[in-house]
Amino acid sequence: MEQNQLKHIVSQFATSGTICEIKPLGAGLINDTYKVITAEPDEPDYVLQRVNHNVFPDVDMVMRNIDAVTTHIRKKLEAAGEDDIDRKVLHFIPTKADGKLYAVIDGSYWRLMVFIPNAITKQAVDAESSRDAGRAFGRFQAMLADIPVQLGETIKDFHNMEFRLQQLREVVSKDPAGRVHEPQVQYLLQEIDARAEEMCKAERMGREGTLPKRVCHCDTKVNNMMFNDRNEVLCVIDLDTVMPNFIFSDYGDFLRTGANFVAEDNADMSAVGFNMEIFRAFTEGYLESARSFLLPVEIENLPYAAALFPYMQCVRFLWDYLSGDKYWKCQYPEHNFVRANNQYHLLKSVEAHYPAMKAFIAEELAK
Ligand code: GN1
Ligand code: MG
Repeated sequence: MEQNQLKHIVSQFATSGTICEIKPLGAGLINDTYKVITAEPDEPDYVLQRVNHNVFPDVDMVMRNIDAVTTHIRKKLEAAGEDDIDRKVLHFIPTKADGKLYAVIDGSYWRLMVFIPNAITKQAVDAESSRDAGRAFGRFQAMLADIPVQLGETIKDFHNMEFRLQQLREVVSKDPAGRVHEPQVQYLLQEIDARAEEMCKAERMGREGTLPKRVCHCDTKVNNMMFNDRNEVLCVIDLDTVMPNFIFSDYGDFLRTGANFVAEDNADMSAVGFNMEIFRAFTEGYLESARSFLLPVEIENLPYAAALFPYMQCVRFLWDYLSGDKYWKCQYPEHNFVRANNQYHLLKSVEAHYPAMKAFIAEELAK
């Protein structure tokens, strides 16, 4: 996009300093991101983002959620007497016209936040950064445990297992891509069916009132955290999917991405597996900051959460394969099937580690 257009967009927001340059930042696949540089050394730089309106249909709700969450965390940090608060929680800039945290320009939704200086993100996880990640996501949930507003569901039924299975069953009955009768598809469908009831137990417990929804991040990958130059976590970022959910979302989705030995689309199924070293480090960090508010039923079901997310992602990838590859970008025709199969193999590895996971959690609780 042209500098002048971008400058015009930034001028809608109540910034300080003189904007001198705007350049692309990062490699996000969902939103478009730019760094906005100001001329004066003592004025902040900014991050400008166009929010993907197809993935997030209600941008107003997304920004109301983010406003509530960042305001609440900021208050907690102030009350705790923390320093350097502007690097520990995101700070969005309101528009000049109506004070909202986003501006609609030519049908696109834009927002602006303060750039956090001297901070980095990481792509890969070792045990050390997994322990930090566990602590940081646990602390994030803990700080939000008493948020006074009801947050909206920015993607409806995003992590609802019953809904994801229903989507799969619908596409199986219509078979729009003519792929349902492939033998390997039939095999995965049977394996999915065999576990369906067990995997929907969170939804049942939710209905029975024994399992609460809490404010969760819902996209807990390690690259959604900022670290300082001493390798300490500063804050959690990418807050678009923050919404009420079972805590299994944040715990399970981190392990799904962080504890698989290989990437989610690695086609060598013999290399897929669940890394117990990452599991132990992440669980230790998570329990350290979250056990003060977690209910026994939540802790007991952490191994279930570790299985639920590979299972759910297997269902979602298979659904997209059978739909004709409409949601995830594919580099070759079988790509979504390979992803689904990879997640199925990860699930089997998680299942094989159930006893060891339970034993580890019991030991941690006894400490
Ligand atoms: C999508 O775009 P990304 O990589 O952050 C998806 C996640 C899936 C993930 C699988 C909004 O996340 O739920 O786990 O792909 N996000 C959305 O690669 O659907
Ligand atoms: Mg993301």
